[in-house]
Amino acid sequence: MYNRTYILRLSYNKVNFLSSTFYSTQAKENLLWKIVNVAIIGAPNSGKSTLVNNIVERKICAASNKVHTTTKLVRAMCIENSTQIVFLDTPGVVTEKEQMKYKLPASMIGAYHKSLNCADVIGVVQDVSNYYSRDSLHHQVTDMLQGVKNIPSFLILNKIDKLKSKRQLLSTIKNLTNGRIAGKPIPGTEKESRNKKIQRGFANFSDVFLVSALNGDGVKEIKDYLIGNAKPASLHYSPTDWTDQTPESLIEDAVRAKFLDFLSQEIPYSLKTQLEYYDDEIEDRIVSSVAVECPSERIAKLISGAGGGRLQQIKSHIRDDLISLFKKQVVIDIQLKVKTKS
Ligand SMILES: Nc1nc2c(ncn2[C@@H]2O[C@H](COP(=O)(O)OP(=O)(O)OP(=O)(O)O)[C@@H](O)[C@H]2O)c(=O)[nH]1
Ligand SMILES: *[C@@H]1O[C@H](CO)[C@@H](O)[C@H](O)[C@H]1NC(C)=O
Ligand SMILES: *[C@@H]1O[C@H](CO)[C@@H](O)[C@H](O)[C@H]1NC(C)=O
Ligand SMILES: *[C@@H]1O[C@H](CO)[C@@H](O)[C@H](O)[C@H]1NC(C)=O
Ligand SMILES: [Mg+2]
Repeated sequence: MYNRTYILRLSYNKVNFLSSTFYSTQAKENLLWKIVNVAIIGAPNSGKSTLVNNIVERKICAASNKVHTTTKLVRAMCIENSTQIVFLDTPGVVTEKEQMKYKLPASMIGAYHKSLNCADVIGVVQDVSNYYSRDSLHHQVTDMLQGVKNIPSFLILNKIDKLKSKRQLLSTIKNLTNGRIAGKPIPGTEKESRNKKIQRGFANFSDVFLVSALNGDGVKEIKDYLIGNAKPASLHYSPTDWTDQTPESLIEDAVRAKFLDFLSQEIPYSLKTQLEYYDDEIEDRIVSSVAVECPSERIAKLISGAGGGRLQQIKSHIRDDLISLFKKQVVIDIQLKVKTKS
């Protein structure tokens, strides 16, 4: 009989083994490494997870075109020269009402305080293609920044690829920074900020970046900025580690994200994904199976599509994402199950 826990634990032992050999080497060579811990925060759907994935060059953080794709703190690491960048991807800010509506885990509320306190620097992602929200920071984001004033933060204006004209960007930057970057007024805003007319933003960002997390424009500049902010320290994660998540959770979240992408309205939020089989001991591939619990037969049929065509399509996208996550071949089976009434 197959035993899931056992197989998962086997792969952890390998990682732990690597880490312990590594730590002893490092102790001898005494702090050759630099580290920077970066918390990425922002409104739902602003592109936080996509940005982290682009920088670490692996689809670690589940991303989708719907809000509240990320529901827990996820670390993603990469090494550049002798610097380890440890990203903390966070759920989009959420109210209690939204948490109920989208059936989100209770742990999402308050996840931030934990995350922000261990950050060396905080990156705030803002979607500047959203006409309605681009000119002010989410009030929960400003509150959080006010709460950790001593930690440097930087602003990332994302999705610039969607803008037809870049003309609006300067006034957006002024709005989001209250006319001040790194303690200095942006030229031409002295009067406006003195009038205190613009108070939609945060006045102590150390830098502003314009990027497209989707196509990678401007992302290198963020990476260089982070490397420049790294401090010598002993590594908490081994240089070969790339996430703090279990394979189980990575696969379940990747599956959930693709259902969010492909299904409409609230339907995908009502699905529960659970890894039922996972094996990475076979040659160079991962073999896995995920059960997706649907609230009703009707929804299961809708997801399957005519002749199961829609499910096949979703499955092939999930497989592509998992390949760019694990960087090896992946065999995945998706089983729809209908929730039994009890
Ligand atoms: N055009 C464009 N789309 C982007 C860009 N960055 C992210 N997106 C898209 O925006 C959507 C949301 O991206 P996510 O990375 O899931 O956003 P998030 O901030 O992590 O969202 P939550 O976890 O739900 O808070 C996805 O469909 C992305 O493909 C970008 O630079 N340009
Ligand atoms: C890493 O080091 C190489 C060689 O010293 C250098 O060319 C490169 O620019 C460095 N990368 C970064 C991101 O600093
Ligand atoms: C502005 O941010 C820096 C860190 O980047 C911090 O040391 C300083 O105290 C902050 N200033 C204010 C007024 O909050
Ligand atoms: C700030 O936002 C408002 C509306 O959201 C916009 O009219 C204005 O041009 C923006 N820029 C400044 C500098 O106020
Ligand atoms: Mg996310």
